Amino acid sequence: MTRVWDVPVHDSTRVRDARVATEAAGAHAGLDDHRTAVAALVATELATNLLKHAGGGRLVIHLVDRPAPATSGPAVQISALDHGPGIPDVTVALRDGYSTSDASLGAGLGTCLRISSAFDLYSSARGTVAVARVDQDAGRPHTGAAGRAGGINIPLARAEYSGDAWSCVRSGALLTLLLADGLGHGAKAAQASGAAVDELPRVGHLRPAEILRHLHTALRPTRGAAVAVAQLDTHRGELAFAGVGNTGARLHDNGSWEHLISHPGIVGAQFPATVPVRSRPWAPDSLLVLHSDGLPSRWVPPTDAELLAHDPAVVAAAVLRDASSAATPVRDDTCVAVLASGRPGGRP
Ligand SMILES: [Mn+2]
Repeated sequence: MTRVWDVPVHDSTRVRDARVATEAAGAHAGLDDHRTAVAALVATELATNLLKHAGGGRLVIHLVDRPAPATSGPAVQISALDHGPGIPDVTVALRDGYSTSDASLGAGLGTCLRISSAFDLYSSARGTVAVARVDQDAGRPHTGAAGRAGGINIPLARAEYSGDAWSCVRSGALLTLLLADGLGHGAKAAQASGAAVDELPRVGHLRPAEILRHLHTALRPTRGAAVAVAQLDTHRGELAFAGVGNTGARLHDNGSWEHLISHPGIVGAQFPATVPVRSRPWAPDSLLVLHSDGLPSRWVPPTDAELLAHDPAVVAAAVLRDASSAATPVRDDTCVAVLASGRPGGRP
């Protein structure tokens, strides 16, 4: 089940909330006191920046696993989203010790970059998205699924648990990204999507249609979920996609976006007789977005090639930020997961 701390940051009292939430996430992730303090410092800096430079924003904190069969524990992922004016010169802002204000209490973005296990930031005229991951193993960079998969997950109405979940596993040459949307929302929806995530490491060697069939069995005790499975064969350079139920999938290839269609049904409740699998060639600049129906179906995929080259978690957060607005608030849990080619996560 995906526990999420969704902290709106619109005044200075919320900086403390962001720190407290991050400390709680650190405890959930099993980080020691030092690494928890590192995560809390990063969250404090990002929250302070939201206030100082963007007129407020939102901090979303949840845990992300290294791709199975990893042995190390999860990381605390801190995503900062804003609609501010953007950072004029990101390279300068990321320089260690740089601060825009003499009175700054913040550590500076350069410090975030240095002390996080992974850190990446994308800024444009539409605002800034920053994502930091802090895990226990300070010596090894945490780049999600080797920099290839990342996501963001926001429960409806700041609930503790999201009914959506995403995960990524590796099995030999196969890298499999899963997104599950438990029926409805709340704890029972979180149980259903959590069961899909728990089962994934046992079935990552299978093809997408077989994976979905196994998930159907695993999810029978739950209320069921819509599930999308995208599997990249890294040797053959081919993507296979299959989905059952209402989730969205868009593939970016060669400068354009293609909709990959799921099949009607409910994994764990009403499984279709056949599950169509879509196969597409996967190029070095290919990128796949999976999302739950919390994202409006008419969302417009990003066209900025610079964004698409960022950490997949940054791409996911930017997609989520730009798809929802005050005029069209989300009506459900919202999860976005991104699979990208093997670029390193974070900045050099
Ligand atoms: Mn849902």
